Amino acid sequence: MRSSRVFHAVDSHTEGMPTRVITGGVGVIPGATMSDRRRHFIDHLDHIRRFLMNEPRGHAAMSGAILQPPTRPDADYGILFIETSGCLPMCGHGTIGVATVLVETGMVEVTEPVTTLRLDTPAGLVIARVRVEGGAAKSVTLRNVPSFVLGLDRTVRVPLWGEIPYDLAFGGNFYAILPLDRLGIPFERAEKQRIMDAGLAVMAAVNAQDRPVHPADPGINGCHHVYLAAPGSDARHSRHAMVIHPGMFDRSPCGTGTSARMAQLHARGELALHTDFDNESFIGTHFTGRLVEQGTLAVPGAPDPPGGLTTVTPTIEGRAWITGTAQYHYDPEDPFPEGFVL
Ligand code: PYC
Repeated sequence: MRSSRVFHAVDSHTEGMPTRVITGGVGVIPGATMSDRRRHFIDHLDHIRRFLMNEPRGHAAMSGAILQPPTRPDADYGILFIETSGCLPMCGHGTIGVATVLVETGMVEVTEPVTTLRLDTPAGLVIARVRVEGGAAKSVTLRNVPSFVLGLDRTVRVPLWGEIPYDLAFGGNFYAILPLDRLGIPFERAEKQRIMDAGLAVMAAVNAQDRPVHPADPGINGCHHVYLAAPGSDARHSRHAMVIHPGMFDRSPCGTGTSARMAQLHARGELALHTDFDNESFIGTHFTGRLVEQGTLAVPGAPDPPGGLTTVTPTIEGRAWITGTAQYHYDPEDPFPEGFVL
């Protein structure tokens, strides 16, 4: 075996969605904040993401997280989220996977019944409370970054589908949210190709006509996720297919998507604070969400806006399991050093 570089990984899945947690081999990414490190990684190190996420080492729906020393004194670890779609500001299922790995591999001091981890992400500080029994992480409840709605009842012209209404919300990533039956497609796995094509068409139209930009961090922009709600979904229980750029479904109920969905339901007056919300994925797995606080989005350099964007802070509870450990070797003669997407 010849290799000029080795990456150490603990693989896991969160309610069906993989998180390949990279515990060694990357080194410390330059940057004063995790947001700066994300920018540096995108500009200079993205080949590492492609190496670890794309085929043949990963697959079309691969997702992962690179562990880093934190950039803030009040955090235990820094996390950089990577997946086939790019480098996310925040990832809920990935955070649940990371917290489970940190506890079950002994990378943090574990206390029972709850171990609290403070995680420095590009979107802000996220707190994970891990319920631990006999050393096993039974579930993780994360307190996500403040989430908000950028627009309700927007419309976008989608080729072949016409004028489509949607809501635009942020839960760590931007989400276009709409009912699947507005696209005339049944909520069935057998229809996955039509659902995927329609979701990607809506995503492309939103980015072309109404590209979202985070008001406090312009480095977070673009819509790479489309939440297609199944018929019968409401503010207590919502089933959905989550279409993700460049063409995969989230297998988990999507933590940042659950957060955006709750912000949307709250803005519509349908979901009160401190009320459980059951979000179900395309494969039938669940996260339980709750909105625990309301606030106003702070925009650096801007005066406190009396009529500024209202935020809601969500918690998301879900489970993850470790599936293996691995070392990924880079052989300089490998014809696919950055993998490929088929
Ligand atoms: O759980 O936040 C999430 C997520 C984002 C993309 C895939 N999963």
